Amino acid sequence: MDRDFISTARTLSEALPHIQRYADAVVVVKFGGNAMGDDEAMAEFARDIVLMKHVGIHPVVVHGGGPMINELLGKLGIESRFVRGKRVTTRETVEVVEMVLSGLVNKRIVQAINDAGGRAIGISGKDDDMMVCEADDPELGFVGRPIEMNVQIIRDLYLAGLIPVIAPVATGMADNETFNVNGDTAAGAIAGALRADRLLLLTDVAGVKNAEGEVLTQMHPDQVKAMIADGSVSGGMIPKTETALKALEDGVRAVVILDGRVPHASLLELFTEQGAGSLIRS
Ligand code: X2W
Repeated sequence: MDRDFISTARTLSEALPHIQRYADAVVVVKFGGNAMGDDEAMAEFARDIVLMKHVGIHPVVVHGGGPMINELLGKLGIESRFVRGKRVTTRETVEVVEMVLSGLVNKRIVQAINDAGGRAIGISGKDDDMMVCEADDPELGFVGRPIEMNVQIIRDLYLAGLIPVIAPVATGMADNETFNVNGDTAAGAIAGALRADRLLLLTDVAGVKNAEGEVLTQMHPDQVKAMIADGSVSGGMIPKTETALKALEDGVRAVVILDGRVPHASLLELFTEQGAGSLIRS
């Protein structure tokens, strides 16, 4: 017998305790624009999500798409500006954000999951008033901070065998108001409201690093808070770690920050002893 096949069978067998542990678990996967890559990487991500569904997990995908928004804004001659990692969003910008996130990016992911044999359904925070926001900061314009979550629609979808794919666009308290929500913020709020077992933040870095540049594989929230306070967590990692802390406070069991460009990053995290990235939990 070919040794490769024996090792594949062994890998599957070793995954059994992990598969049993995650039966009926809700796993929210944030798929950032920087982690998306080419069609092949997208297809690989989609296969991982479909595999999760088939072994009894309820995966819920929340996506970003910052680079794709920048690209279309650029074509329209609109400059992209960010303050503390969030896009300054005018009335004109928010229309482009919604077109790109709810249109192009959402449907690309839905299609990839369906092509992999899953049953994906694309929604945004607007559908069934799932995520209602208020303005986060006057300086940012139409950037939303979730204030009300109605996640029953997500449960209804996953219990019906579907895989929800969610664009971080939300409705406001006033009629006709649209908010652009940071993808990590939206994923954290959704995972918190669902009391998810895991929130996986797929990004383009290996995880949270210490001063020596080594990835910290297990962290307590207090350690993360200390690292934010002393500046060893910086830049784009700040909103991610803050999202993680908030999600844990809201009742998510554990948050993992991992490199979505690594093939099968989520499977590595969920189904192997080794895991991937930085796991944060109390
Ligand atoms: C983000 C939404 C998309 C996003 C934006 O406009 O770029 C805000 O900044 P990534 O790919 O996950 O960065 N919203 C308020 O978060 O995309």
